[in-house]
Amino acid sequence: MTATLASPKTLLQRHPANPLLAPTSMPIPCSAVFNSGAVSFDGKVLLLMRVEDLARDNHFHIATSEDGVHFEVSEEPIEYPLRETEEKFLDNRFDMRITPLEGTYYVSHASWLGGFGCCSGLARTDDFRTLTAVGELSVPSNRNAALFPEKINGRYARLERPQDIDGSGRIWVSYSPDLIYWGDAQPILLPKTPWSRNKSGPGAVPIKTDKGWLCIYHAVADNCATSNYYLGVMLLDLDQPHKVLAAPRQFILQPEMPYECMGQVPNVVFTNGAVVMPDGMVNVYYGGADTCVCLAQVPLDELLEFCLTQA
Ligand code: M1P
Repeated sequence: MTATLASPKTLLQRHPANPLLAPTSMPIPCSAVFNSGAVSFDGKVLLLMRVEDLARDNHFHIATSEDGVHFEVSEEPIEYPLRETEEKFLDNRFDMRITPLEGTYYVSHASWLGGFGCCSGLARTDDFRTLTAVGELSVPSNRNAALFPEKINGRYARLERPQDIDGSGRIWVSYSPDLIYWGDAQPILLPKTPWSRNKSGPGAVPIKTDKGWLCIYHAVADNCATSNYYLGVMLLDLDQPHKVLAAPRQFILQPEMPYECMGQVPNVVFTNGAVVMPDGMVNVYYGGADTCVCLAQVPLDELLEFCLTQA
């Protein structure tokens, strides 16, 4: 048998069509396309993708697909007027996460403000042509906000990553009566592992199951050459999501393919969108090396089983 560099078995299985989208397969000139929010919309999988143009400015483009693998890309970016603070200070928006909630779609994202750092923003849309801001940004430093798809005990809830005392960060949950004012925050305590030693953050929007909220997250381990990004999974209590019901020590995806290890940021697998397909497959859309859009899959029942048995 020929030895390969790939790990023998990770839970998430890469799709053979990877990378699904890359700068060379885009209908518009760009230097990178990655880190897509993902949702089921109008019977299709819809991605809201970060596209970096040839000046490395960010734009957000929609791509849609019947099968979740072959995507048609909109050549026009989605419109999203700037808030007052963004008009003055915005460097970049990034990492959009889409949450279907109360008959509409909310999009949470990071906004990097020059001189201040990273803040979380929220917008809404019904048609994915225009995003409308919901309130102002959070105070810095906060990012990776992922809104839960329903209220929990009468309040909106989100996962987020405020900055830790050492400049890194861990996952917290906070609540809001109105999607504007957030508080009552609590940390989510995950096991310490070598692959998550430097930081961790929310990934895809939480998936509701009868056993708890299934959350795919990312974590980072620095080494002497790079910061390596991994994906892990955890199960949170349905009523009190700061309570971790299960969190396997094993990662579920690590950077090992060329399209994950070579690009503008090497050794990165980063997700901000997953879709449960009609056949029960979880399609995890992830950015490879901050350069391309990739897909890895696992049946929902296997992901849940893994979570419950490997923790
Ligand atoms: O370059 C890797 C990732 O770095 C940041 O992620 P995080 O804040 O969680 O460390 C983000 O810029 C993300 O978009 C990027 O993929």
